[in-house]
Amino acid sequence: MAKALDGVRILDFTHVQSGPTCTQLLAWFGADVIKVERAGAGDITREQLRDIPDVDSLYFTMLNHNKRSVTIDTKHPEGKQVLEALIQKCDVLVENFAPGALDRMGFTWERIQELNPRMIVASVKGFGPGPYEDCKVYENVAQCAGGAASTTGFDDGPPVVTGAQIGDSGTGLHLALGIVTALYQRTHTGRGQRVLAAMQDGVLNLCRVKLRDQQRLDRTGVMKEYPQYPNGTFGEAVPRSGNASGGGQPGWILKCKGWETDPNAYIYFITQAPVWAKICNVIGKEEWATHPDYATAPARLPRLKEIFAEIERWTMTKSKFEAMQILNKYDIPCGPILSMKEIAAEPSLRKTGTIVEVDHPQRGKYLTVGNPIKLSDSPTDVRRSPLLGEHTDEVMAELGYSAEQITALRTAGAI
Ligand code: CAO
Repeated sequence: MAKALDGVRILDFTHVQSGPTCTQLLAWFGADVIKVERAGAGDITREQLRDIPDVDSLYFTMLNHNKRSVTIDTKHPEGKQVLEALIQKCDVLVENFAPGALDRMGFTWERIQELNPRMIVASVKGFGPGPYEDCKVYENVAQCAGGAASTTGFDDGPPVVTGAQIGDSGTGLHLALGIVTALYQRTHTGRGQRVLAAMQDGVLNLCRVKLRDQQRLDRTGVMKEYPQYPNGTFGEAVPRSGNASGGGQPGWILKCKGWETDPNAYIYFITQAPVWAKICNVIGKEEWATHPDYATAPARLPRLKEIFAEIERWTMTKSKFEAMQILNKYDIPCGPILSMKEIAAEPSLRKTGTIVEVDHPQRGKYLTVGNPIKLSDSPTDVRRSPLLGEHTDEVMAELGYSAEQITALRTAGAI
């Protein structure tokens, strides 16, 4: 079946996580993604966090599906020529090197434009222009600089980073959107352009509601849905709000049956206003449905701690799945705290292709997260990541190099 990005060729100069998540998505949508790696070593993640000696790590395999790998020494004069040929043949160059690395290699925007004016050059950097633009950045640095860490955690503890890779994978998503948008604009203008997704900007975009709250705090000095109200105190900046919901419907994480031994026996419970009477019925506090201290959402705000404690007395009598079943019957919004073990075994996620089992010639079968974005006319089939340089000869031949030329370039150390 045809794919949405059939015919689009990507020169994938990415490494580690942020860039590879972007190009993996483009590959799943049908683009031909040619990953250029350093001869002999390759993407550093191939050897990071290995669980099997001398075999590409899960870190690498789970970020580089459906790509081809070629090894080129792009600092070698003849290697540079191969890269130039690739630039002429591809539609998009994606990179996430440290600031200035591409320029130092001799591939400035101007040079790339000379070679291929239709080329879209897409970059992940830690920061946009400004005081930190030259800094190297990893995931948690971006979470801290983008406002996520200062607003995550509990009031009485230090800033906390989240397990969701919002700096790396989040920025990869932003970059992918920028790339397909630039490809669309090119259909009208015929011109390439530069696409920049800075990790700080991507994290901040995902923390938009916290900048909303900063301005509410500046104006009123208090935010009534935060756990600091009414007993705690607010400072000048948006505080960490524990497990409070970021929206207008108060929520909290509550213990379920088995919490004493199971670290994930919890449920997220939202006291959504339209179903308040049903919540009161379920937990056996019918009188709260009409009592003036509890009947309305504003009346409940100063009493959230007491209210959630009462609801928890009920959730502690049920497993998280039993509680889900009962609450869903009444349309009460809630969600079980699922462990990675539970998610990995979830049949519905296997069925939709969100979790996929992949076979790899060196490591055997492993699980990965498939394409989370489903297109009805462009289904994703997840194929294993390439071995280092697996497609060098194939891609070189497509660029017009003869077998003799390929051998000579290999002998010279250019590929
Ligand atoms: N042939 C020859 N040289 C190559 C090459 C190839 N095929 N591929 C890369 N190189 C060279 C680069 O040109 C660069 O050389 P110079 O330092 O001489 O310019 C060098 O390899 C290293 O690149 P780097 O500086 O990007 O790599 P690093 O490991 O030192 O830094 C990282 C890694 C992630 C901190 C940095 O790339 C970065 O800040 N990237 C932007 C932000 C980003 O994406 N961060 C998220 C990473 S995921 O957690």
